[in-house]
Amino acid sequence: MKTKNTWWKEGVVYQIYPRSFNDSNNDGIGDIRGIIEKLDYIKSLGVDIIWICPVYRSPNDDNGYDVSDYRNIIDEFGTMGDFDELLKGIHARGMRLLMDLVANHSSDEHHWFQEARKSKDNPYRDYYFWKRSNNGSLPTNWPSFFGGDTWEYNAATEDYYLHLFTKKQPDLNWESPKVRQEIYDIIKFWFDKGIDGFRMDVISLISKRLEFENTLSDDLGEVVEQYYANGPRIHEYLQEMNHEVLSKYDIMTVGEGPGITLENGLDYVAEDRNELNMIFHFDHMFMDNGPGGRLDPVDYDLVQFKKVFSDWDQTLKEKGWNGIFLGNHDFSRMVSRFGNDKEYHQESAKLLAMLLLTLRGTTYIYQGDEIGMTNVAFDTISDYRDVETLQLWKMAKEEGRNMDQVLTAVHRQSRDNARTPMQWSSAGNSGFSDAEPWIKVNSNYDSINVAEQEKDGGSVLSFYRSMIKYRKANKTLVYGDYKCIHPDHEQLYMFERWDEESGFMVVLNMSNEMVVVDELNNIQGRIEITNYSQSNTDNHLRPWEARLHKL
Ligand code: TEU
Ligand code: CA
Repeated sequence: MKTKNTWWKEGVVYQIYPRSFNDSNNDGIGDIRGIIEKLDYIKSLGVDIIWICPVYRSPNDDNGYDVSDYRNIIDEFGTMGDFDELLKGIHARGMRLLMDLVANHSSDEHHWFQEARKSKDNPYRDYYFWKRSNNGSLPTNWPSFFGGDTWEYNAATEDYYLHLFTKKQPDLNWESPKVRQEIYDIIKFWFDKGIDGFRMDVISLISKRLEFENTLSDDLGEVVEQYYANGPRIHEYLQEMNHEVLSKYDIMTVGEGPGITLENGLDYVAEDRNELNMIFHFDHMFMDNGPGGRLDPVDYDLVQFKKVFSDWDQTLKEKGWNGIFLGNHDFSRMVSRFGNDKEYHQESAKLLAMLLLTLRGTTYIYQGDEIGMTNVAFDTISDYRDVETLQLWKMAKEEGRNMDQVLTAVHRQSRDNARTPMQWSSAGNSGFSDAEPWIKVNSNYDSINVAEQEKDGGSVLSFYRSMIKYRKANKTLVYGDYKCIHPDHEQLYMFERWDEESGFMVVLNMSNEMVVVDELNNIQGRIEITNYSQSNTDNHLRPWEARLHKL
């Protein structure tokens, strides 16, 4: 079977974290009008689709991933009028808009939960999960994604509610048909406004294992796979959602999912199953989490990294579709993580752009990566804002860990690395705002910013524009077959893409050393794009050199 060609496969997506993108009214917080001001810039990148992280009403315990009203805009981001104008502006420029659907949990300040917690016979009670204590201890020993436990006591009903994330994010009970209907109505509300799709937050977690068994593992990754993700009714729910709402509109969906693996990935996206269009799996993103999780980082290994992309391509090809990303608002900056943000900042940022834009799958570019924004290292924990970082910090302290080492791990792993304000120019606060931003700007903004790179045809930004344009003009890079050459090479990532029309060879030296690849002498076909200004056709690849050959 061959899968069908569509706009959402060919599209390149630009992801916006609204809080950190652009502040239009100078209160230090990015907002919707700030996005509107930058629509021409976004369009100029050549992207087709914009995904905005949550903009709904929220007490912001987890920066909007705790929704208290799914049909309204949070005041600090603007009004529904601003939203409508944003959508219109995006459509007027021939682009589309994806929103973020946070349906595994709501905020504890949502009126459903406010009601549910009042009494055992409240009509909203079964919108959430309630359990009595287990002989004086918590109902289960389940760990939260952000550290700590997953049960919070509710005095009025003398029992506990489940929260896989923070205690201000109670998990919704999808067993209840009323809950499912509420979510479908919300989806419909936004589709009827004209948005073009949803990224579905932790959608792999919505069906719970009702036995609520204690876990036997200390490894969060294992716990997620065995106890939290891919519950027994997940595919029934997704098919129902597809049938009830998704199938009635020309929209796209991308399901985010911890616990989505090579073994079950197709169950979410095989085209004949009518569930989701594509997924974000985390096999390459959690590779550097040690057994102790986020703040226990280990080095990542290129052979393993390539294998993730090759295995996923092999698994999904001709049956489903993948989302390709190397960074988002939950991880450190891709150039700091997979590249070299010091000696080879420019080269490695461009190399990663080439990788992103030559793999099979829909490409997702995270704001700031198009100028090579890097990780940040604040001197003190009080400059960090992310609830996960702060919770893990508190726990490490309680455990008596060496806090200098923990700060080093925070520098490397904190989600705040990706949440510092967008670097527009070398003006104060990087041109993001006239007021002090909600989180500090990365101090390298005077050298890494949009305004500088606009002036420079050799900048990372210019490279992104060329790569996006090239991908869009060469559909082989979207749909064509993929084969990794030298899968065991520890510095080189080389792969071929081809179909009946044309063929490409992508050659990436992902190391700080010169690498010699004899067969480069034999590649027939010209180099279309490279990241060094002195193009080089011999068999020596300079550090982080990237070449795109047309065969
Ligand atoms: O993230 C889901 C997820 O997998 C998290 O576990 C995330 O990767 C985390 O950083 C792991 O340590 C989504 C959102 O993208 C994230 O911003 C939210 O905090 C989370 O869901 C809860 O809604
Ligand atoms: Ca603002």
